[in-house]
Amino acid sequence: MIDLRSDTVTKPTREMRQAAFDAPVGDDVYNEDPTLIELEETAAQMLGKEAAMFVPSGTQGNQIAVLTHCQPGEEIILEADSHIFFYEGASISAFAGVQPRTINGENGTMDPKAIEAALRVDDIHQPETSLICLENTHNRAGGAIVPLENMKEIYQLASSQHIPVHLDGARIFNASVATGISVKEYATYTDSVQFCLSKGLGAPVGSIIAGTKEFIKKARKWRKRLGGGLRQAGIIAAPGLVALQTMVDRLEEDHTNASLLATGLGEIEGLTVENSVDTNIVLINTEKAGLSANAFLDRLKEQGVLAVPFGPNTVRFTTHFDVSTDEVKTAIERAKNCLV
Ligand code: TLP
Repeated sequence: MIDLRSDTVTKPTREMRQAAFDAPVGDDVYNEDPTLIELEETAAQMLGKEAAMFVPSGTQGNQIAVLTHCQPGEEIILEADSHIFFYEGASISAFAGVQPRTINGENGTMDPKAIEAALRVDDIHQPETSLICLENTHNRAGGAIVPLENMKEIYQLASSQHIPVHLDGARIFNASVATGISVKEYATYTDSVQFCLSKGLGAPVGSIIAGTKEFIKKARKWRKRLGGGLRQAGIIAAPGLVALQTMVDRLEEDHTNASLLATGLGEIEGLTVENSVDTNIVLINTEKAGLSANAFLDRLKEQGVLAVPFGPNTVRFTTHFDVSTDEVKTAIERAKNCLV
């Protein structure tokens, strides 16, 4: 099987497994796990934030950020196709008790004017706008890069209204490698950031959230409340450190493979590429082939290729370090067999 369902399917490298084996550990609830502390300090430094905290998943990281920034009854602004709105089981409502206000973006990028128009005013009828969430790269927009300039404009607007900005940067390292803009620079225009160690960076578990010391102190309490107080977590933090030290620059290969995949699939009669393929995600439309996404996926699976449905006629392919260039070429050949 050539598994292009997600970059979450990557298996830890030998070095990660060895690092987990060798990691010095302690009880993190007592703040005594040296490996976890090293990972958090490394991540905070890379992002240029005062502090960082390891969390088991990106979803938990995003939810802790919302819980920390907001109070029940408030409103948060986020892109209509964002992961937090689309894929997190309405947790922002279930846990934080906030109301989402969605903005339709273009390729995942929200127009600051649309955000400005959506800000609430001081009126007894209205909730307070208490957070703006950005996503970079934007998953459902096909790994699209949100321009730094746009983040800056939104951050300046938000700061002028004393509204914090949270970045769901699950794949911010992909944006950084593709543009040459450091993650620190992206993080400048945010109050908090979540990024995933377990996607393209290849670690088996975990995400980081980062912000001010005060933010992380409150966030640590939320993680504990959610049952996420960790014990000898150096075992899972060690592969995360290896990911940050060794797996960032190679994301470029995933981007090159995604371009190759998009070109190859786009040349197949009946398939069209929907996105600009900025990073490691390719969205393919199957409508002209007279196939639903699921019918195409069934045929692909029979041929030994896995991808995921992203709409009635849209299929998402994600490249990652467990799929080589040769396997991408084979996947294209197998896709051709689906349409004969
Ligand atoms: N995305 C997964 C699925 O949940 C869709 C994937 O296969 O792409 N933010 C963004 C932008 C994400 O893409 C994801 C995961 C998350 C947050 C959540 O991370 P996890 O899966 O660690 O909870």
